[in-house]
Amino acid sequence: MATALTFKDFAGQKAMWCPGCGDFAVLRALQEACARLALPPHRIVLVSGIGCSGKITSYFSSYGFHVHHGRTLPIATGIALANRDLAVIAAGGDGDGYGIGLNHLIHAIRRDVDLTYVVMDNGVYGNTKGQTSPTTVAGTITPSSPSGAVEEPVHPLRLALAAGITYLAQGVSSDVPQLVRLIAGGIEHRGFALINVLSPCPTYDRLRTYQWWRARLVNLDEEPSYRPDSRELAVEAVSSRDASIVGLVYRAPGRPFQSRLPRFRPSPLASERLAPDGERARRILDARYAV
Ligand SMILES: Cc1ncc(C[n+]2csc(CCOP(=O)(O)OP(=O)(O)O)c2C)c(N)n1
Repeated sequence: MATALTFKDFAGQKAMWCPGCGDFAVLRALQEACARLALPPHRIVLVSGIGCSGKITSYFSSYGFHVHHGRTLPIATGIALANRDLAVIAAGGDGDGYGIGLNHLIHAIRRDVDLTYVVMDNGVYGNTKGQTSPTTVAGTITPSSPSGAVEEPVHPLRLALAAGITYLAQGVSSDVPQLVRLIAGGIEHRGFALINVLSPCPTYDRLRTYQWWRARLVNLDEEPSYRPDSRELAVEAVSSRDASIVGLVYRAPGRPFQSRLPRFRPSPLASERLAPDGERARRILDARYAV
């Protein structure tokens, strides 16, 4: 009989993030979620972008693809289309997903591509030494905003809901059990799932520490009157309470892109006999090169 998986089955290289980095909790939660779903490493592809957060593909044991900055979602979409047998998980930072890669996010949401996207939202460009990112709060002093950031931040939850997302959640690195539930729910969801994780950067963000979040966060999962299947309640929650909510914000039946494509092949392309037979190939080549 097969033994149950544990987070240790997904251990990759030793993680080299700064001490106290919130991304450690995301890595652990992802490992626990996959173990809980009994998803073996060979059935998972983790696609990550560039940044501190993007190193997660080296620290997690599965198939992995560390792609160009901001391009996690196009690559993850391609993998999901080519092989329906794989669980596709994309991961990266707020700069990667809400800055350079933001257009891809909107299109992946409107297509409802069947994959899970985990954003490690630390509110700075950690890897390049703490410059402002799309989710930096206005007024914050960083190396690229010495007099305080002048732009209003992107609001990922509002944006995702407006684009038509079918699974939306927010977690925080100080609550791994909740993160495990939210990530596992996203992987199980048939459609596009975004889990935004408030992941403190102790090196470059001295404001939004674990304590700072703890004093502000409201847990929707513990509010008896909150129903994540209600779009009205979700719109109200992300508009009025904004970034201070954690929990499952919204879930609706997915309409996975894969199953709406008329000629989509249900089995992996790799197991299809796609090569034309020799005679047909010769006819094609003869026609192509005939003068
Ligand atoms: C096309 C491109 N532009 C810029 C960079 C430089 N760069 C590397 S990481 C990064 C920002 C990373 O920030 P974020 O995505 O928030 O991840 P974090 O490091 O905070 O986890 C940038 C701008 C790059 N590698 N490629």
